Amino acid sequence: MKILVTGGAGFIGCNFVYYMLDKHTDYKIVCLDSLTYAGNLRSLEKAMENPNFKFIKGSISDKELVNKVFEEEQFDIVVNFAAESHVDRSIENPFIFLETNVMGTACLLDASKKYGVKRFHQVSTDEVYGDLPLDRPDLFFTEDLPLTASSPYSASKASADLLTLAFHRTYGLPVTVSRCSNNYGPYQFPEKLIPLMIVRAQENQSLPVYGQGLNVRDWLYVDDHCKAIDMIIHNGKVGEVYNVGGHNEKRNIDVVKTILSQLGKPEELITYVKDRAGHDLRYAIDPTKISDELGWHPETAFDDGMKKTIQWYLDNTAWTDEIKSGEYAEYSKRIYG
Ligand code: NAD
Ligand code: TDX
Repeated sequence: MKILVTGGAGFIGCNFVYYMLDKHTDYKIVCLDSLTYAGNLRSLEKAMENPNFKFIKGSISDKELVNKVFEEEQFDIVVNFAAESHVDRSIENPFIFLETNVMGTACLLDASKKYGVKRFHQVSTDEVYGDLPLDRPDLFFTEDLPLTASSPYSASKASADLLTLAFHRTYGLPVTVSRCSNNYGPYQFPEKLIPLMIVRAQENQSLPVYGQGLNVRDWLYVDDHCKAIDMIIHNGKVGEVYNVGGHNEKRNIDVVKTILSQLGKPEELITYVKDRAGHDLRYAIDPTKISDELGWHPETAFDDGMKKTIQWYLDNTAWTDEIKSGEYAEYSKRIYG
Protein backbone atom coordinates (compact mmCIF):
# COMPACT_ATOMS: atom_id res chain seq x y z
CA MET A 1 0.00 0.00 0.00
CA LYS A 2 1.37 3.43 -0.92
CA ILE A 3 -0.06 6.51 0.76
CA LEU A 4 0.43 10.16 -0.12
CA VAL A 5 0.33 12.35 3.00
CA THR A 6 0.17 16.04 2.05
CA GLY A 7 1.13 18.59 4.71
CA GLY A 8 3.12 15.91 6.55
CA ALA A 9 5.67 18.44 7.83
CA GLY A 10 2.94 20.17 9.85
CA PHE A 11 1.50 19.32 13.26
CA ILE A 12 -1.11 16.61 12.62
CA GLY A 13 0.51 15.44 9.37
CA CYS A 14 3.83 14.52 11.01
CA ASN A 15 2.08 12.79 13.90
CA PHE A 16 0.10 10.81 11.28
CA VAL A 17 3.31 9.86 9.41
CA TYR A 18 4.78 8.43 12.66
CA TYR A 19 1.51 6.70 13.54
CA MET A 20 1.29 5.00 10.13
CA LEU A 21 4.98 4.01 9.87
CA ASP A 22 4.67 2.42 13.29
CA LYS A 23 1.32 0.70 12.75
CA HIS A 24 1.69 -0.46 9.13
CA THR A 25 5.33 -1.43 8.81
CA ASP A 26 4.90 -2.63 5.21
CA TYR A 27 3.29 0.60 3.89
CA LYS A 28 5.18 3.19 1.83
CA ILE A 29 4.48 6.78 2.88
CA VAL A 30 5.26 9.72 0.61
CA CYS A 31 4.94 13.23 2.06
CA LEU A 32 4.31 16.23 -0.20
CA ASP A 33 4.75 19.52 1.64
CA SER A 34 5.70 23.00 0.44
CA LEU A 35 7.28 23.85 3.84
CA THR A 36 5.43 27.07 4.59
CA TYR A 37 6.14 28.82 7.92
CA ALA A 38 4.12 25.99 9.56
CA GLY A 39 6.00 23.12 7.92
CA ASN A 40 9.18 21.91 9.58
CA LEU A 41 11.48 19.19 8.28
CA ARG A 42 12.92 18.85 11.78
CA SER A 43 9.56 17.30 12.80
CA LEU A 44 10.17 14.51 10.25
CA GLU A 45 13.82 13.84 11.18
CA LYS A 46 13.09 10.38 12.59
CA ALA A 47 10.83 9.43 9.67
CA MET A 48 13.62 10.33 7.22
CA GLU A 49 15.63 7.41 8.62
CA ASN A 50 12.88 4.94 7.65
CA PRO A 51 13.31 3.43 4.14
CA ASN A 52 9.49 3.31 3.79
CA PHE A 53 9.30 7.11 3.98
CA LYS A 54 10.01 9.66 1.27
CA PHE A 55 9.73 13.46 1.37
CA ILE A 56 8.95 15.65 -1.65
CA LYS A 57 9.02 19.44 -1.33
CA GLY A 58 6.25 21.05 -3.39
CA SER A 59 2.86 22.69 -3.34
CA ILE A 60 -0.46 20.90 -3.70
CA SER A 61 -1.52 23.88 -5.87
CA ASP A 62 1.24 23.19 -8.40
CA LYS A 63 -0.79 21.21 -10.93
CA GLU A 64 2.17 20.14 -13.05
CA LEU A 65 4.18 18.90 -10.09
CA VAL A 66 1.17 17.15 -8.52
CA ASN A 67 0.44 15.27 -11.77
CA LYS A 68 4.11 14.29 -12.14
CA VAL A 69 4.26 12.96 -8.57
CA PHE A 70 1.00 10.99 -9.01
CA GLU A 71 2.21 9.51 -12.30
CA GLU A 72 5.55 8.44 -10.83
CA GLU A 73 4.32 7.14 -7.49
CA GLN A 74 0.94 5.53 -8.32
CA PHE A 75 -0.65 6.08 -4.90
CA ASP A 76 -3.35 3.80 -3.49
CA ILE A 77 -4.54 6.35 -0.92
CA VAL A 78 -4.24 10.14 -0.59
CA VAL A 79 -4.70 11.83 2.79
CA ASN A 80 -4.87 15.61 2.44
CA PHE A 81 -3.67 17.48 5.53
CA ALA A 82 -1.98 20.32 3.61
CA ALA A 83 -3.64 23.60 4.45
CA GLU A 84 -3.28 27.07 5.79
CA SER A 85 -4.68 26.31 9.23
CA HIS A 86 -4.66 29.37 11.49
CA VAL A 87 -7.88 31.38 11.85
CA ASP A 88 -6.12 34.61 12.90
CA ARG A 89 -3.88 34.51 9.83
CA SER A 90 -6.96 34.00 7.62
CA ILE A 91 -8.45 37.18 9.07
CA GLU A 92 -5.24 39.06 8.13
CA ASN A 93 -4.96 37.57 4.62
CA PRO A 94 -7.72 35.30 3.26
CA PHE A 95 -6.29 34.80 -0.24
CA ILE A 96 -3.58 32.24 0.48
CA PHE A 97 -6.29 30.19 2.27
CA LEU A 98 -8.30 30.02 -0.94
CA GLU A 99 -5.22 29.22 -3.00
CA THR A 100 -4.06 26.32 -0.81
CA ASN A 101 -7.20 25.02 0.84
CA VAL A 102 -9.53 25.26 -2.17
CA MET A 103 -7.39 25.28 -5.33
CA GLY A 104 -4.80 22.93 -3.82
CA THR A 105 -7.49 20.41 -2.86
CA ALA A 106 -8.97 20.71 -6.38
CA CYS A 107 -5.55 19.88 -7.88
CA LEU A 108 -5.23 16.78 -5.69
CA LEU A 109 -8.79 15.64 -6.46
CA ASP A 110 -8.20 16.05 -10.18
CA ALA A 111 -4.95 14.04 -10.07
CA SER A 112 -6.60 11.36 -7.87
CA LYS A 113 -9.32 10.98 -10.52
CA LYS A 114 -6.82 10.91 -13.38
CA TYR A 115 -4.51 8.32 -11.78
CA GLY A 116 -7.20 6.07 -10.29
CA VAL A 117 -6.51 6.58 -6.58
CA LYS A 118 -8.52 4.05 -4.54
CA ARG A 119 -9.29 6.44 -1.68
CA PHE A 120 -9.03 10.22 -1.33
CA HIS A 121 -9.38 11.34 2.27
CA GLN A 122 -9.97 15.01 3.05
CA VAL A 123 -8.91 16.08 6.55
CA SER A 124 -11.48 18.69 7.49
CA THR A 125 -12.52 20.44 10.66
CA ASP A 126 -15.52 20.96 12.95
CA GLU A 127 -15.28 24.68 12.13
CA VAL A 128 -17.23 24.06 8.91
CA TYR A 129 -20.39 23.74 11.05
CA GLY A 130 -20.02 27.33 12.34
CA ASP A 131 -20.49 27.49 16.10
CA LEU A 132 -22.94 26.57 18.88
CA PRO A 133 -24.37 28.89 21.55
CA LEU A 134 -22.75 28.81 25.01
CA ASP A 135 -26.11 28.41 26.78
CA ARG A 136 -27.20 25.24 24.92
CA PRO A 137 -24.90 22.45 26.19
CA ASP A 138 -27.43 19.95 24.79
CA LEU A 139 -26.49 20.83 21.17
CA PHE A 140 -23.70 19.07 19.24
CA PHE A 141 -22.33 19.02 15.69
CA THR A 142 -23.68 16.06 13.70
CA GLU A 143 -22.67 15.15 10.14
CA ASP A 144 -26.03 16.14 8.65
CA LEU A 145 -25.85 19.81 9.72
CA PRO A 146 -25.56 22.40 6.95
CA LEU A 147 -22.15 24.05 6.56
CA THR A 148 -21.94 27.61 7.88
CA ALA A 149 -18.44 29.01 8.18
CA SER A 150 -17.46 32.07 10.25
CA SER A 151 -13.86 32.82 9.20
CA PRO A 152 -12.10 32.85 5.82
CA TYR A 153 -10.25 29.75 7.11
CA SER A 154 -13.43 27.79 7.83
CA ALA A 155 -15.06 29.03 4.61
CA SER A 156 -12.09 27.68 2.64
CA LYS A 157 -12.24 24.33 4.45
CA ALA A 158 -16.01 24.09 3.84
CA SER A 159 -15.41 24.77 0.12
CA ALA A 160 -12.82 21.97 0.02
CA ASP A 161 -15.30 19.57 1.68
CA LEU A 162 -17.97 20.39 -0.88
CA LEU A 163 -15.52 19.94 -3.76
CA THR A 164 -14.40 16.58 -2.38
CA LEU A 165 -17.99 15.34 -2.06
CA ALA A 166 -18.79 16.72 -5.53
CA PHE A 167 -15.92 14.70 -7.04
CA HIS A 168 -17.54 11.62 -5.55
CA ARG A 169 -21.03 12.37 -6.81
CA THR A 170 -20.02 13.61 -10.26
CA TYR A 171 -17.00 11.47 -11.14
CA GLY A 172 -17.41 8.56 -8.73
CA LEU A 173 -14.07 9.32 -7.00
CA PRO A 174 -13.91 7.17 -3.82
CA VAL A 175 -13.65 9.86 -1.15
CA THR A 176 -14.13 10.18 2.60
CA VAL A 177 -14.10 13.31 4.79
CA SER A 178 -13.33 13.64 8.50
CA ARG A 179 -14.28 16.69 10.57
CA CYS A 180 -12.29 16.77 13.78
CA SER A 181 -12.36 19.04 16.80
CA ASN A 182 -9.32 20.98 18.14
CA ASN A 183 -6.16 18.84 18.35
CA TYR A 184 -3.27 19.22 20.77
CA GLY A 185 0.00 17.34 21.24
CA PRO A 186 3.67 17.36 20.16
CA TYR A 187 4.91 19.36 17.15
CA GLN A 188 2.03 21.89 17.13
CA PHE A 189 3.13 25.30 15.86
CA PRO A 190 3.13 27.78 18.76
CA GLU A 191 0.57 30.13 17.19
CA LYS A 192 -2.28 27.84 18.35
CA LEU A 193 -3.71 28.26 21.86
CA ILE A 194 -2.07 25.39 23.79
CA PRO A 195 1.53 25.53 22.49
CA LEU A 196 1.43 29.35 22.40
CA MET A 197 0.55 29.48 26.08
CA ILE A 198 3.13 26.81 27.04
CA VAL A 199 5.93 28.57 25.18
CA ARG A 200 5.04 32.06 26.46
CA ALA A 201 4.50 30.91 30.07
CA GLN A 202 7.91 29.21 30.08
CA GLU A 203 9.42 32.62 29.29
CA ASN A 204 7.19 34.47 31.79
CA GLN A 205 5.55 36.43 28.95
CA SER A 206 1.95 37.62 29.16
CA LEU A 207 -0.69 35.07 28.05
CA PRO A 208 -3.11 36.76 25.62
CA VAL A 209 -6.63 35.41 26.23
CA TYR A 210 -9.18 36.69 23.70
CA GLY A 211 -12.28 38.39 25.13
CA GLN A 212 -13.12 36.90 28.52
CA GLY A 213 -11.74 33.44 27.77
CA LEU A 214 -15.22 31.90 27.90
CA ASN A 215 -15.26 30.41 24.38
CA VAL A 216 -15.38 26.61 24.40
CA ARG A 217 -13.29 24.20 22.35
CA ASP A 218 -13.56 20.38 22.26
CA TRP A 219 -9.98 19.07 22.68
CA LEU A 220 -8.62 15.80 21.27
CA TYR A 221 -5.11 14.37 21.65
CA VAL A 222 -3.53 14.20 18.19
CA ASP A 223 -2.90 10.41 18.21
CA ASP A 224 -6.63 9.82 18.64
CA HIS A 225 -7.26 11.86 15.48
CA CYS A 226 -4.57 9.84 13.62
CA LYS A 227 -6.23 6.62 14.75
CA ALA A 228 -9.60 7.84 13.47
CA ILE A 229 -8.18 8.69 10.02
CA ASP A 230 -6.45 5.29 9.82
CA MET A 231 -9.79 3.60 10.57
CA ILE A 232 -11.70 5.75 8.06
CA ILE A 233 -9.30 5.19 5.14
CA HIS A 234 -9.44 1.43 5.71
CA ASN A 235 -13.02 0.82 6.83
CA GLY A 236 -14.98 4.05 6.31
CA LYS A 237 -17.78 4.08 3.74
CA VAL A 238 -17.00 5.84 0.46
CA GLY A 239 -18.83 9.17 0.05
CA GLU A 240 -19.32 9.57 3.80
CA VAL A 241 -18.38 12.25 6.33
CA TYR A 242 -17.21 11.26 9.84
CA ASN A 243 -17.08 13.62 12.82
CA VAL A 244 -14.17 13.02 15.19
CA GLY A 245 -14.15 14.26 18.79
CA GLY A 246 -14.07 12.92 22.32
CA HIS A 247 -16.63 15.02 24.30
CA ASN A 248 -13.90 17.01 25.96
CA GLU A 249 -15.17 20.58 26.07
CA LYS A 250 -13.14 23.22 27.92
CA ARG A 251 -13.35 26.98 28.26
CA ASN A 252 -10.18 28.68 26.98
CA ILE A 253 -9.50 30.28 30.33
CA ASP A 254 -9.57 26.87 32.05
CA VAL A 255 -7.11 25.43 29.52
CA VAL A 256 -4.74 28.36 30.14
CA LYS A 257 -5.04 27.95 33.92
CA THR A 258 -4.28 24.20 33.62
CA ILE A 259 -1.08 25.03 31.71
CA LEU A 260 -0.03 27.63 34.30
CA SER A 261 -0.65 25.26 37.16
CA GLN A 262 1.29 22.39 35.51
CA LEU A 263 4.22 24.72 34.81
CA GLY A 264 4.07 26.23 38.31
CA LYS A 265 3.59 29.75 36.91
CA PRO A 266 1.37 32.54 38.37
CA GLU A 267 -2.10 33.37 36.97
CA GLU A 268 -0.99 37.02 36.88
CA LEU A 269 0.57 36.21 33.49
CA ILE A 270 -2.96 36.06 32.01
CA THR A 271 -3.85 39.19 30.00
CA TYR A 272 -7.30 39.65 28.51
CA VAL A 273 -6.93 41.11 25.02
CA LYS A 274 -9.24 42.28 22.21
CA ASP A 275 -11.51 39.48 21.00
CA ARG A 276 -10.94 37.69 17.67
CA ALA A 277 -13.22 39.08 14.90
CA GLY A 278 -16.15 36.70 14.28
CA HIS A 279 -14.93 34.50 17.18
CA ASP A 280 -16.80 31.16 17.23
CA LEU A 281 -18.38 30.60 20.65
CA ARG A 282 -18.45 26.84 21.11
CA TYR A 283 -17.45 23.72 19.20
CA ALA A 284 -18.75 20.32 20.30
CA ILE A 285 -18.62 17.14 18.22
CA ASP A 286 -21.10 14.29 18.34
CA PRO A 287 -18.90 11.26 17.48
CA THR A 288 -21.73 8.68 17.52
CA LYS A 289 -21.35 7.77 13.83
CA ILE A 290 -17.63 6.93 13.93
CA SER A 291 -18.03 5.13 17.27
CA ASP A 292 -20.97 3.01 16.08
CA GLU A 293 -19.77 2.28 12.54
CA LEU A 294 -16.01 1.97 13.02
CA GLY A 295 -15.59 1.35 16.77
CA TRP A 296 -13.44 4.47 17.25
CA HIS A 297 -13.01 5.82 20.78
CA PRO A 298 -10.49 8.32 22.10
CA GLU A 299 -7.78 6.73 24.26
CA THR A 300 -6.01 9.71 25.83
CA ALA A 301 -7.70 11.56 28.70
CA PHE A 302 -7.19 15.36 28.68
CA ASP A 303 -5.07 15.42 31.88
CA ASP A 304 -2.70 12.74 30.54
CA GLY A 305 -2.55 14.33 27.09
CA MET A 306 -1.74 17.74 28.58
CA LYS A 307 1.01 16.28 30.78
CA LYS A 308 2.58 14.53 27.76
CA THR A 309 2.25 17.67 25.62
CA ILE A 310 3.76 20.05 28.20
CA GLN A 311 6.61 17.60 28.82
CA TRP A 312 7.27 17.39 25.07
CA TYR A 313 7.62 21.20 24.83
CA LEU A 314 9.91 21.24 27.88
CA ASP A 315 12.08 18.51 26.31
CA ASN A 316 12.17 20.01 22.82
CA THR A 317 13.19 23.63 23.27
CA ALA A 318 15.52 23.34 20.24
CA TRP A 319 12.42 22.75 18.07
CA THR A 320 10.62 25.83 19.39
CA ASP A 321 13.76 27.99 19.53
CA GLU A 322 14.31 27.43 15.83
CA ILE A 323 10.73 28.50 15.07
CA LYS A 324 10.94 31.54 17.33
CA SER A 325 13.99 32.84 15.48
CA GLY A 326 12.17 33.08 12.12
CA GLU A 327 8.99 34.66 10.73
CA TYR A 328 7.30 33.78 14.02
CA ALA A 329 8.94 36.66 15.88
CA GLU A 330 7.54 39.15 13.39
CA TYR A 331 4.05 37.54 13.51
CA SER A 332 4.01 37.51 17.33
CA LYS A 333 4.97 41.15 17.46
CA ARG A 334 2.29 42.10 14.93
CA ILE A 335 -0.49 40.14 16.67
CA TYR A 336 0.40 40.46 20.35
CA GLY A 337 2.63 43.55 20.46
P1 NAD B 1 -0.31 22.98 10.24
O1 NAD B 1 -0.50 24.41 9.88
O2 NAD B 1 0.48 22.63 11.44
O3 NAD B 1 0.38 22.22 8.99
C1 NAD B 1 0.01 22.45 7.67
C2 NAD B 1 1.07 21.83 6.76
O4 NAD B 1 0.66 22.01 5.40
C3 NAD B 1 2.46 22.49 6.89
O5 NAD B 1 3.47 21.50 6.93
C4 NAD B 1 2.58 23.31 5.63
O6 NAD B 1 3.92 23.48 5.19
C5 NAD B 1 1.77 22.49 4.65
N1 NAD B 1 1.27 23.28 3.52
C6 NAD B 1 0.65 24.49 3.55
N2 NAD B 1 0.37 24.89 2.31
C7 NAD B 1 0.79 23.90 1.47
C8 NAD B 1 0.75 23.72 0.06
N3 NAD B 1 0.23 24.64 -0.76
N4 NAD B 1 1.26 22.59 -0.45
C9 NAD B 1 1.82 21.63 0.35
N5 NAD B 1 1.88 21.76 1.68
C10 NAD B 1 1.37 22.88 2.23
O7 NAD B 1 -1.77 22.36 10.29
P2 NAD B 1 -2.37 21.22 11.23
O8 NAD B 1 -2.83 21.81 12.48
O9 NAD B 1 -1.43 20.08 11.24
O10 NAD B 1 -3.67 20.83 10.39
C11 NAD B 1 -3.61 19.82 9.38
C12 NAD B 1 -4.97 19.67 8.75
O11 NAD B 1 -5.91 19.29 9.73
C13 NAD B 1 -5.50 20.96 8.12
O12 NAD B 1 -6.15 20.62 6.92
C14 NAD B 1 -6.49 21.50 9.14
O13 NAD B 1 -7.51 22.22 8.52
C15 NAD B 1 -7.01 20.21 9.74
N6 NAD B 1 -7.47 20.27 11.14
C16 NAD B 1 -6.67 20.81 12.11
C17 NAD B 1 -7.10 20.82 13.44
C18 NAD B 1 -6.25 21.38 14.55
O14 NAD B 1 -6.72 21.48 15.67
N7 NAD B 1 -4.99 21.73 14.30
C19 NAD B 1 -8.35 20.30 13.76
C20 NAD B 1 -9.16 19.76 12.74
C21 NAD B 1 -8.69 19.75 11.44
O1 TDX C 1 -3.65 33.87 21.53
C1 TDX C 1 -4.74 33.26 21.53
N1 TDX C 1 -5.64 33.54 22.51
C2 TDX C 1 -6.87 32.95 22.57
O2 TDX C 1 -7.66 33.24 23.47
C3 TDX C 1 -5.07 32.27 20.54
C4 TDX C 1 -4.11 31.92 19.44
C5 TDX C 1 -6.32 31.67 20.62
N2 TDX C 1 -7.20 32.01 21.59
C6 TDX C 1 -8.53 31.35 21.62
C7 TDX C 1 -9.28 31.40 20.31
C8 TDX C 1 -10.06 30.12 20.32
O3 TDX C 1 -11.28 30.30 21.00
O4 TDX C 1 -8.29 29.96 21.87
C9 TDX C 1 -9.19 29.15 21.12
C10 TDX C 1 -8.38 28.21 20.25
O5 TDX C 1 -7.73 29.00 19.27
P1 TDX C 1 -6.81 28.36 18.13
O6 TDX C 1 -5.76 27.53 18.77
O7 TDX C 1 -6.40 29.45 17.20
O8 TDX C 1 -7.81 27.33 17.43
P2 TDX C 1 -9.25 27.50 16.74
O9 TDX C 1 -9.46 28.88 16.27
O10 TDX C 1 -10.26 26.91 17.66
O11 TDX C 1 -9.04 26.57 15.44
C11 TDX C 1 -8.37 25.30 15.60
O12 TDX C 1 -9.27 24.23 15.62
C12 TDX C 1 -9.84 23.80 14.41
C13 TDX C 1 -7.29 25.07 14.54
O13 TDX C 1 -6.43 26.19 14.49
C14 TDX C 1 -7.87 24.80 13.20
O14 TDX C 1 -6.86 24.49 12.26
C15 TDX C 1 -8.81 23.63 13.31
O15 TDX C 1 -9.47 23.45 12.11
